Amino acid sequence: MNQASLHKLIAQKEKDAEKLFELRLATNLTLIQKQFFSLYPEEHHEKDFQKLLRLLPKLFTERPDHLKRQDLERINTANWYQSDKLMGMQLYVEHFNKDIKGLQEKIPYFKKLGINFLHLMPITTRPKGESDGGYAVNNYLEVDKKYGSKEDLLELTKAFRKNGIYLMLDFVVNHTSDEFSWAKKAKKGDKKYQGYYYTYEDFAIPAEFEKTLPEVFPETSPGNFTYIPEMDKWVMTVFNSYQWDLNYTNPEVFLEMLTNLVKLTDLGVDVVRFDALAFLWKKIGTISQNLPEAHNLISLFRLCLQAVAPGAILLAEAIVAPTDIVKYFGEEEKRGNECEVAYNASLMALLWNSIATKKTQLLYKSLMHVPPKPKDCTWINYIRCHDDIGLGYENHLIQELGWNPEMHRKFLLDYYCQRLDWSPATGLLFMYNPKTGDGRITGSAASLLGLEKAIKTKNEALLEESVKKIVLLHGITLAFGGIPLIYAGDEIGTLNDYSFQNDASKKGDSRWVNRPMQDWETITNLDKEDSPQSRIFHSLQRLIKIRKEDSVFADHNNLELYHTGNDHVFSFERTEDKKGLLVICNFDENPQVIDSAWIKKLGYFSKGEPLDLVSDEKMGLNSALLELMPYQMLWLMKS
Ligand code: OTU
Repeated sequence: MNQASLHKLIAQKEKDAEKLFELRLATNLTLIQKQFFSLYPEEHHEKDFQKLLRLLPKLFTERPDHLKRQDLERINTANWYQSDKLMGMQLYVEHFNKDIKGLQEKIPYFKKLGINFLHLMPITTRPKGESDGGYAVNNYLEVDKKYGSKEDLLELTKAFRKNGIYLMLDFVVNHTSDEFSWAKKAKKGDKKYQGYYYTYEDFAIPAEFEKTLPEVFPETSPGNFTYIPEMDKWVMTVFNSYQWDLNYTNPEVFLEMLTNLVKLTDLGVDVVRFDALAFLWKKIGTISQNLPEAHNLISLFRLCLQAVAPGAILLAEAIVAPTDIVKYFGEEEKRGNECEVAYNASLMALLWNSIATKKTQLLYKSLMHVPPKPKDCTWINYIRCHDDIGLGYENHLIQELGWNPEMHRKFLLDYYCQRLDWSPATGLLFMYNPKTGDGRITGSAASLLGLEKAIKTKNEALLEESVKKIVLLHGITLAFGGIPLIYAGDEIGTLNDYSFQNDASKKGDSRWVNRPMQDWETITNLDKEDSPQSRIFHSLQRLIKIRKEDSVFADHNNLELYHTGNDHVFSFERTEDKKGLLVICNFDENPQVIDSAWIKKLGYFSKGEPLDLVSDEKMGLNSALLELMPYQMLWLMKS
């Protein structure tokens, strides 16, 4: 092909892409308009809406061509995020291998373990001292020097695409740091930018808010407002005092943040993690979480992004009550209009409850209570992340079990935070609020599951048990349907890192205990020695491989819970056409027995003994009973 016809072809392709953009915009326009005017009433904001209409084509034009092509490919194929082939890992770049370049060098490690989806913790510029691990944002797009340059990031996303690795980055949509350019101008008295935040001359309105607003970080950042002497005003700071809440009642804020969002996806980000999105709208007299306006705003972001960059998807970081989480997938009648993916925080918290109580009733009760998710949406299944573990269970369900919710939560805090001699867990308490008795838990998976104590006390039996628990919990996230996400280091049983206690900018925040450095020395020896670390790694590596070999693991909205009649056991089935995978887990330290007639009834023996993928052994069933070893997990395949 000669130059001239090549140019013609490219020009034609660009025209086609533009037509498709216009079509997408036309499809979403009625809804965009509806959501926009629901937040910013038409009689005052017609002009702002016109601004949005001019902004969208501009953002589309600026989107890189290779991403436009990828967008079209993704629209025309099945939802990649529901695939059985996905396996995620979350990490701090500086705790993993120094910087972005260092991370890129470790692609072979990801391949070895089977990781092909990465959530990197914030890498953009932030204040020097405390910055909430980068969740206090100085700029949404500028890479912080300590991680490298923008070029390094573009190199990385290119290398990821070449290796089939998806990238998730945060969009800290609820707040900026107090050093963000808008905050700086606000401090200097610029009225326009004071209006980008919730700023008040005196404490009258803040006092009204405080009547019903809970506290997110009561120990280190009590209250929800901070006095800023430079501007002689109060500003809303729901999280830390240096994180200023953005005022989305101002449409300018929405328009600027939409631009930041699209630009972030233009860097090659596949999944945007909408941080703390439950907090996006504030209203006096409410807890200012999960408000209908927050949903409208998220939907507005989504509908616009879908028109401009349809290949990028959103993850809801809503660590809220189970029935509230599913709402971030979108409303019943227009499902999928908000986020495609959400953290399965309910499953996460419930698994920790089951480990501590060695029982599964609350797990069943709560999961059955959660409304079904939309079929085009999926979960991120994880056992812990970089944050704390909150005890977000529904009180009435705890009560139904005959337990007292307050006493039960106190027991869990005691169990995990070293207040019970017999407990194997070595976690720390996070943000204990004596006013309410609420508290959360921090710790690495291995430390919370007993490995730290086992190693310190040289207790072989405890060590065995803890390795099994680590594999069990991760195994459930691999089989449950959705994207499994492992925290870097947990794959080799990394213990708590107490060094944060010596760092002035970190010591008030015990979440740092569960953000350890990646231990490359241990990783070098994984294949050479038989250590608990290598056993955990090889077990998980194997399970990940198994997951990718059968599409029954993909999220086809095919999950069924089964009661086994034994309160220590958890069982669920995944099906796809005639195929079936039956997962059975024992949460007890003793062997447990279940009746097996129902397994036969489900058809698992119709072609002889089923294979247990975990042990790679056929499961003999001579008696009417099935015995499960302590913390054993079965993955039975229906042939
Ligand atoms: C998120 O978490 C991030 O994951 C945290 O690392 C940040 O500190 C925070 O936002 C502020 O940017 O309070 O303890 O769902 O649980 O959004 C974690 C509500 C947090 C919160 C969650 C928040």
